[in-house]
Amino acid sequence: VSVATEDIPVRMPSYECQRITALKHHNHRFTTALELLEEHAGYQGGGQRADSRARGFRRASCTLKSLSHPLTSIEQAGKLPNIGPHSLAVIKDILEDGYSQEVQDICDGDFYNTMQLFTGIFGIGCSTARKWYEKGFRTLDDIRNDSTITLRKDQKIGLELYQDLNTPVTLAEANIIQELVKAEVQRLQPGATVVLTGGFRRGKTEGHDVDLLISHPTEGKETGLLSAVLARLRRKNLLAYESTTANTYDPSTVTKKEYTLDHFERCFSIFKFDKSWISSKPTSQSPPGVVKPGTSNPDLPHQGDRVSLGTAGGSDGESTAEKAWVGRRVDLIIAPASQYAYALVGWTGSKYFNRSARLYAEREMNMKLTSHVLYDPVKNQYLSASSEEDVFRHLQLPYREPTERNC
Ligand code: 8DG
Ligand code: MN
Ligand code: MN
Repeated sequence: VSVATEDIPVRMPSYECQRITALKHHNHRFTTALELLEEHAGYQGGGQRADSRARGFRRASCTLKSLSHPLTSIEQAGKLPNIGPHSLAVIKDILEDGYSQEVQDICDGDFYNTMQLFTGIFGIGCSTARKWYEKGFRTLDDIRNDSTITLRKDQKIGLELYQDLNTPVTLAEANIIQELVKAEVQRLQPGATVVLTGGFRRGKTEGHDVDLLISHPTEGKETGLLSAVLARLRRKNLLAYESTTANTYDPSTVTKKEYTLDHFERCFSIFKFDKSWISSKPTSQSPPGVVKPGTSNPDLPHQGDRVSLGTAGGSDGESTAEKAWVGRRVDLIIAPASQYAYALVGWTGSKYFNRSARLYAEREMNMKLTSHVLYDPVKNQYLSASSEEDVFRHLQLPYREPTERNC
């Protein structure tokens, strides 16, 4: 007897962390639309309300990602968890017409496209981007040429390296950067570990940055490591930008604070990734630094002129029209051994996986989960974990591989 998929009763737990969410799934035509609506809602002003509207679309999308077959009926969508009325209407449109007019209109609109352009600048958040949009700015040159705008150092380099930083980082590049950092770290502190986390650990082959979690099995040996590593990288002229934040972790505030951001010592940086380290295309081009006339990329932000390295820490010798390196965003995070398992879960993500695991911990387990600890306020106990499996066990969740946390 063959049973139509829509007749199979779907039993899906409502917390994303209780489910398996893989990168590849059966409902991309819905989730792409829903995540565009999420992005668009996030661009809107209005603080918490806009955020929760955005999250509504994301949660609906996550549900469809966890579904083991393509969604074929609106009736079934209605029985699934976390799909609100607006998401349901969009799903219905796509089922009936093959597309959503609402999504199409957003895609075609000035607001969405300009916000995407401006928030793509490293250091620019939604509120600045919206302010610029409302002033009538529409292009990167509008921003560059306006004398009333003063930019921070990170935002300046964000504009200079716009093209680089908006070209996805490949897994091959991420691995090279991880090896490079690992070599430096282990010279300074043998036995130290450097793990590629973030999207790449979840199986993505491209990302917006490289997230490296640095630790040492002996608690305390990670102290001082970050500044020493950065000094070495700086001396080798591998950094275009760096911004370090000291560790501000205070275990006694675990119950008080809303932990969306964590408190590890970290550096948000931009590496100079030498183009010769990788040969992505068979090259018939000039060697690095040599510019053939008429070959400049028309999409480059500073067409024709050199990238100014004044604030980027480059040497004065670099004055060729095309630099020999590509800017790559790298996050370096230092975790002490006792917090490592929690840091690994946290920095592996996804962001929405973390969010659901924290809500689950709070509401279902009456515990507080962060990237540092799991705290049981009833027993007044910090639960120690030496692996990700321990973290899931403490939460009474079935273990999920990183590739299953792609919500
Ligand atoms: P992508 O770079 O491929 O675009 O995606 P990603 O790797 O999943 O996102 P990310 O923005 O690089 O963040 C990596 C993970 O780190 C993400 O799941 C959230 C987590 N994370 C923490 N603490 C913090 C924090 O303080 N700031 C940020 N930005 N991310 C954090 O656990
Ligand atoms: Mn990342
Ligand atoms: Mn990151």
